Amino acid sequence: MNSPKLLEKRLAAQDPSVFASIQKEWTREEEGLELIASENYASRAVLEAQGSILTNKYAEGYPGKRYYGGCEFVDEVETLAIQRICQLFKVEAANVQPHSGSQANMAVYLALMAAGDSLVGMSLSHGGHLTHGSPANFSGKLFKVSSYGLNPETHRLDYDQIRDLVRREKPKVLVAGASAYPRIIDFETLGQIAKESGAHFVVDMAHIAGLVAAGLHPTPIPHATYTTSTTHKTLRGPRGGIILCSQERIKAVNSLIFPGIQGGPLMHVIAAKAVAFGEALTPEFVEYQKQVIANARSLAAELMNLGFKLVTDGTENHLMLVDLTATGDGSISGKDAENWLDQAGITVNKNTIPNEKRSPFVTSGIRIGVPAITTRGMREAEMKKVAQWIHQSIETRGDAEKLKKIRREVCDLCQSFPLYSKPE
Ligand code: DSN
Repeated sequence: MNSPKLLEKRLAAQDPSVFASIQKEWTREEEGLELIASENYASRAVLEAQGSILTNKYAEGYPGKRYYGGCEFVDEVETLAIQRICQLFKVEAANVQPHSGSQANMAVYLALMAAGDSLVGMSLSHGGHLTHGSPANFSGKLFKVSSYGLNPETHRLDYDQIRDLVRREKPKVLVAGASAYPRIIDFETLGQIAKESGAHFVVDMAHIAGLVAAGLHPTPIPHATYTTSTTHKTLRGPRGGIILCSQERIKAVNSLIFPGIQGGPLMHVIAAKAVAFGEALTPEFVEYQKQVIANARSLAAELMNLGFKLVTDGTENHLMLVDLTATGDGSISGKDAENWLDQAGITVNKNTIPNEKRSPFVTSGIRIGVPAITTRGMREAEMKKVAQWIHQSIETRGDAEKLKKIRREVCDLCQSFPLYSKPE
């Protein structure tokens, strides 16, 4: 394939080492099946904004109230990003400066809790996120955490169990949202559970934000004190975070993001966020999200036809979890599968499954998501092939020659769905 147009000749000449690595990553993205549920391909316009001269500008503060001169144009960009995201999620106020979802969550927690206060969140090993109270994360170190998991039989969220836990613990904050949960989350019920016990309800909708924006997953906005998200998953923007809330709540998180947690905002990233939010307001984006759901359902059905066991026997969103303990004699780990699929040009991540017996570095499952392959235009017919390749790759039990052959077929398909190499 040709060199990425985005990589100017200057970089190649000045720094061939960095250029070569980016070039190889570009080929990997173009020629492989990207099935990591939290990844996507940002548009050329988003990449262009992110690669712009706005990276040069210091703009500590907020539009109209900066600690530096020369902010009139970055003010325009940040104001646009705020207006667009508020329109997209029908919310009164937004902070678009968090460098990541973690920092968005940190600001929200610090706005609502003091160190030592009690937090209830979904356990990481059941599909939650590090920042929802994992002992390895600031959230687990700073707050007194009680975690909820999945119902041991249904492997779905158990709202009665969560209600009991919240009644017992009386936390300051109940946080909802997941990194590996294939079903709809009932934010209304969770909001009521929090309210009944006098807790604030916080939703981290990072994985499903694009589906929420398109009206294909119930919105948390009316039920949550604060809603956070990343901008690069189903939302398909640059890597970063956002916080959404009412007008009366924005002041507290604004001063926690800056000066509380961060210094200068990344204005080039905020410009790219504005571009992505503009894209998310178009009818094409809604069609894209509908196809994400259709593709996920189709891939899940094909995998189950081929004999794979999926956690909860299917999906209602963009991702699915394969439980490998039900494949063959159960000896294949998530780590094995991730490694073999990688050799076949198919990128997934190993993932814990409910009642996991292996360590998080090995696991008994893999997480599969379709947002990225849907962005490149693949539909139900391609999902059938993807399922077959996943099946064949795992059947090889690591046979390098067989995996190489699958890789060639994967590459052929990917070349019919070009990304950045597609002529404009
Ligand atoms: N690491 C992200 C994911 O893969 O879901 C969550 O932050």
